[in-house]
Amino acid sequence: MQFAHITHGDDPDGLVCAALLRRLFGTETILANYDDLEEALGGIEPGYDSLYITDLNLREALVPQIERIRGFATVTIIDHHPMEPTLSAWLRSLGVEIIHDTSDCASALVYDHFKEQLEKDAARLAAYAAVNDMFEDGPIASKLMDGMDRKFVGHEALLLGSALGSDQSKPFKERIVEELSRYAYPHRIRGVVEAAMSQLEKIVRIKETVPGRAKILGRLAYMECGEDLSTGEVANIVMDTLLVPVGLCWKEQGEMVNISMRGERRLPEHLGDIASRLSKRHGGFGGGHARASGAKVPRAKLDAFLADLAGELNP
Ligand SMILES: [Mn+2]
Repeated sequence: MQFAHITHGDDPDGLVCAALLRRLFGTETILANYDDLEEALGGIEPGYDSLYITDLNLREALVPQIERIRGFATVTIIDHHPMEPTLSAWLRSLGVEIIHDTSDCASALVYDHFKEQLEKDAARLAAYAAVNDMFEDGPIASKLMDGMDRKFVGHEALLLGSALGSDQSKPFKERIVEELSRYAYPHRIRGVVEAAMSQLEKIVRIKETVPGRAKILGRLAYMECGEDLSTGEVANIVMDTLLVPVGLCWKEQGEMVNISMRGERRLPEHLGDIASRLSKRHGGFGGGHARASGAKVPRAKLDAFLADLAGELNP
């Protein structure tokens, strides 16, 4: 069997999925995100018998690619992002296997699905992902973590997450997948500790710019960030620094803007639903989790998007 695997390559959840599947099947990993997912799917050619897609939210526009791949390979999706029932029904009608649950991280779902074939150390990997995705309370993750030394596993997890915050280079991420697939402890993976420390320093430097650059509109605060920064990370820092319920950050990407939103722990609104609805209204696309979501809209629609969002958050 020739396995291919496309995973979300930007964060520990996606990389742990990659490590677990490599452990299981020796799978090659294609690290993707929403900008290059279509291209990644387009690269899956006959010769593969089986494709796994993990920690990535498919959209309707990608269904033709899935249909093409189904012509020669089985397709399995393991994900935790909210999914339209019409889309999952469509994919199932193409014979796609969908393992989907929004209450745990994708790695916990992968772990749970294959746990009979995995060693005990795999649970630790799933915990790293749960901590970084803030899904420690998920039914699978919380059960896994009940028996763990939470401080130890949490520290290793956050070293990993912080390191990826500062180094998104392909060789670094590939090294992490390979090492994790052999159950290496993150602090022992070359470069992780140094990258994690530089990430902490980077966060503090961003925090120091927030009061001067962010705008506060009631429960929302927002600012623009430079091309070199992650909008999700900065949205989180805006929320954290100004202690507002929702932090938002955007950056320009050609004719479009990439927007990320982050919400406080007990936020009553669902930011994924809001991102999906408002981005559609303004000619883009978006979605995500209750407290972490993203959207892409035309640059010219940014102000209208922000005004609508501020209106929803400040009734
Ligand atoms: Mn995830």
